[in-house]
Amino acid sequence: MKLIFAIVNSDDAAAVTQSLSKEGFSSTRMATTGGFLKMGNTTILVGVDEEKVQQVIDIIKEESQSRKVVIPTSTDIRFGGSMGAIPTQVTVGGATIFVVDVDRFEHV
Ligand code: 2BA
Repeated sequence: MKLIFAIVNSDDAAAVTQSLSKEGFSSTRMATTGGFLKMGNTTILVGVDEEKVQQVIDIIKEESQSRKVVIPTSTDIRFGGSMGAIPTQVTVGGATIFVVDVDRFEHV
């Protein structure tokens, strides 16, 4: 068995979990926060047999959009910059996916 962690935009999370559910996959949504942007995102956990991993990844990819986010980047006066902020564009997602082995699964 494998455990899939998929970090997705919170706006896509409902569509991802609904599509997973329609195809018979159980999932759990967790509210998480990106370490870089410090913005909310959603981490979806899916436990599946190894042969179903690609199907789950395909569903997640299908429902996860990439987005451009503009963030202020502060300049540092010590390195020749002036005080203030330069807007910088960052592309976030579609989804960041990890697949890990599960040693044991109990559903009691
Ligand atoms: P954040 O950490 O908030 O990162 C949001 C986006 O900022 C990233 O999009 C990437 O485009 C950019 N970014 C992140 N770290 C950067 C850095 N050190 N320098 C420049 N740009 C940087 P994604 O790569 O699509 O990641 C979306 C979210 O997925 C991340 O939110 C984080 O929550 C998670 N994530 C991505 N890679 C990860 C990893 N290796 N381990 C754990 N979580 C990860």
